[in-house]
Amino acid sequence: MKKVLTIAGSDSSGGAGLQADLKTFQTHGVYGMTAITVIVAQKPEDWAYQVFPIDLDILRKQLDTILEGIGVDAVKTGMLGSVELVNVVAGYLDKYSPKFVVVDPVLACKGTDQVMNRDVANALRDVMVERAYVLTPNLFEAGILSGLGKLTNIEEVMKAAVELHKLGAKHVVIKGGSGLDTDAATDVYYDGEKFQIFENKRIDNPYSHGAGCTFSATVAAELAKGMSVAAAVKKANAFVSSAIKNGFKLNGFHGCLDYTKFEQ
Ligand code: PXL
Repeated sequence: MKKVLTIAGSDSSGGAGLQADLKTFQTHGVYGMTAITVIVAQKPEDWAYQVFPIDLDILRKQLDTILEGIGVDAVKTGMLGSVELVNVVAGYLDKYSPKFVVVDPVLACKGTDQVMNRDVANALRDVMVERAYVLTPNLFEAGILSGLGKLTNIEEVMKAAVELHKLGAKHVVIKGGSGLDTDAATDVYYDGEKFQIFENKRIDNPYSHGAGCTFSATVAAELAKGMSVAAAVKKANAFVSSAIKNGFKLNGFHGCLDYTKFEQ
């Protein structure tokens, strides 16, 4: 059994963050472990996000348990929440050098771009990008981290991928999703030499909370099992499309993915 660690936030609503990661790991047949960085709660009356960072020493204790006490085949990082949390995570990655590190540079929750913290964004760019075996930003994150701003077409996305590779990520996958000016859900993969573009039918289901986390968790799980990055990205593109197609309403504010109906 391959073992995969997610260092991520807890989404109390169950759709994103480490909850999405664990469900994804289970679906892909790997053993999931978690180190919690922040706890996210949503206000029932208006679904406003509240983010509570974990004490640094509690993060260290979790990482000791897993990295020192067990060992991992791959690591995924998600929402890191503060510059201090980013630095703790970077220190552990340097000490234990896991073979596969998938960095999902989460800057904000869907629909809450305005609460993005500039210092955390800079720390992700300066500290985490170079530690990524695979970096998996969405369009918004790729625009901020590359300095190119809003990305709307494939050419701009390809430019951003080159910039992020220059910053030190070995493989860059920009999750275009349905945000580009094409008819497809498109992910762009750059390995430093060539591009590969993965497309899937665009699905207009608003119930897609956690899609980004699910994508990156799929890549981490498949790398742990021995897949190439390109094959893992192709699988993640297909898996997320299927999960969005089957997405369902959770309450009056949002809805989540369904992983259970995926057919290879
Ligand atoms: O989807 C980004 C994300 C990541 N991590 C946590 C979240 C969210 C969005 O809600 O809550 C913990």
